[in-house]
Order: sequence, then C-alpha cells, then structure tokens
Amino acid sequence: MAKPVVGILMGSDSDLPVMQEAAAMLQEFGIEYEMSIASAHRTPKKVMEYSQTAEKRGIKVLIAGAGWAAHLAGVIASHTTLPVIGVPIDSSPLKGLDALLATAQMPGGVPVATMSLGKSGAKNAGIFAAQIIATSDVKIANRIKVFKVEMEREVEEKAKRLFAISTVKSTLKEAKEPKELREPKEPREPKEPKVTAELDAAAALPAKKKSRRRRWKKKTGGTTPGQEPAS
Ligand code: C2R
Repeated sequence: MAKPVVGILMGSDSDLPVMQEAAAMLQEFGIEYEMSIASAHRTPKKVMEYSQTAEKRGIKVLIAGAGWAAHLAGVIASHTTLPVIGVPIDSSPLKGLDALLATAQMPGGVPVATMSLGKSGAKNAGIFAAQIIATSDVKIANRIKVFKVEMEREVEEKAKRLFAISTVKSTLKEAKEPKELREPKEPREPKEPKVTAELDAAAALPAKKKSRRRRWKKKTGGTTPGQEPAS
C-alpha cells in the first residue's frame, strides 16, 4: 500500500459525518490519506507532534475540520510549513459562524485556506488538496479534469430533465385551462400600415391623364361626340 500524502484531522469524532466528505473526494481521485482525531484544546501535545512530523512522514497537505471555537487548523499551521486547509463545522448553537471566523481569521504569517461551512466545505477540502498534489502529479491533474467534465455533464442532464418536466407541466396546464377561462389579453394597439417599396413607388408616379371622353364632356357642356351641344 502506498504511503498517505494527505492527513485529515478533526477535533472530535462528532465531526466525522462531515469530514468523510473530504475522504470521499480523495478516494475518487485515488489519493492515499490518513484520518485521525486531535484537538488543540483537548489533546494539544498530539496536535503539535502530528503537525511537526507530518512532512517527514511524506504528508503533502493537511486538512483540519473543527466546530465551535475552531483553533485546530490554526494551531496545526503554526507547527508546519505544509499547506493547511481548514473546514469550519456547523456543530455549534451559532451554526458554525464561530468556527468559520476562528478558522478564517488567521493573523498574518500563518495562513489557513478556509473552505465553506460543513459538508460542502469538507468536499471542497478534498478537491483542493487534490489540486495541490496535482501541481506535481499529471495523473491526478488529469483525474481532476475528468471530474470537472463529468460535473458539467451531470448539471446539463439535470437541466434537460427539468426543462422537459416544466414543458410537460405547462402543456398540461394549457390543456386543463380552456381558452374561454383564461384571462382576457390586453387589446392590441392598431398596427401602423407598412410602408413598402411598392407604396413609395406608387406615390412617386405622375397623375393619370384625363380620358378623351371626359375632356370632350367638359368642352361641350355634357354632350357626347356626334351630339349637338345644348343651346
Ligand atoms: P464534541 O462533540 O466532542 O463535544 O466536540 C470539535 O471539532 C467539535 O465540533 C464539539 C466540537 O468541538 C470541536 N473542537 C474544536 C477543537 N477541538 C474540538 N474546535 C479545537 O482544537 O479547535
């Protein structure tokens, strides 16, 4: 079995349902990882020792998940130069806002790459760790590319299905609702006649000459040719 290259730590076993999302992503990309429980508050010596020996053991990225006053990721980052990804967990009565601030608001000099709260954050931590490893591993980089294409395809399939369902629904609605029952539409404004090229051309023609018969009538006072004009 290959050596683990990612270390996942969590403050308590109660964090496992969230943190296993990170593990699932690493598994999908075929990256070896190890998992443990360690608390900056409850087991400070273990956190220090684990962080200080991680690099020597071949670990390349560390992921730390904790809820409440989440100091775990920050304390790990203070003991190592490995990249540390923090996952704030929404386990407190403050629904994780405390953990989010404690993980993200690191003072300058000790960075922690903080993910979003809860399961999405843990999933992203797994992907982000893979992306860091992928900078020097073409195989992993290609797997991440495939993952992205798959994700796009899945979303497109869902969009197609939703479109089909919504089209069927609107057709059914139309069938249920006869025309007479539908709300009358606003009357339309009368349309302006179209000015076509033909109309323009017609307007430009010279007036028609009066017929010979009309000219004769005017001249003779109404008699037709061959008739004597009235005296
Ligand atoms: P329990 O469920 O064990 O009472 O833990 C854990 O991450 C957990 O979400 C409650 C919460 O306390 C958090 N915890 C920390 C740290 N250690 C444990 N935030 C730490 O070192 O930061």
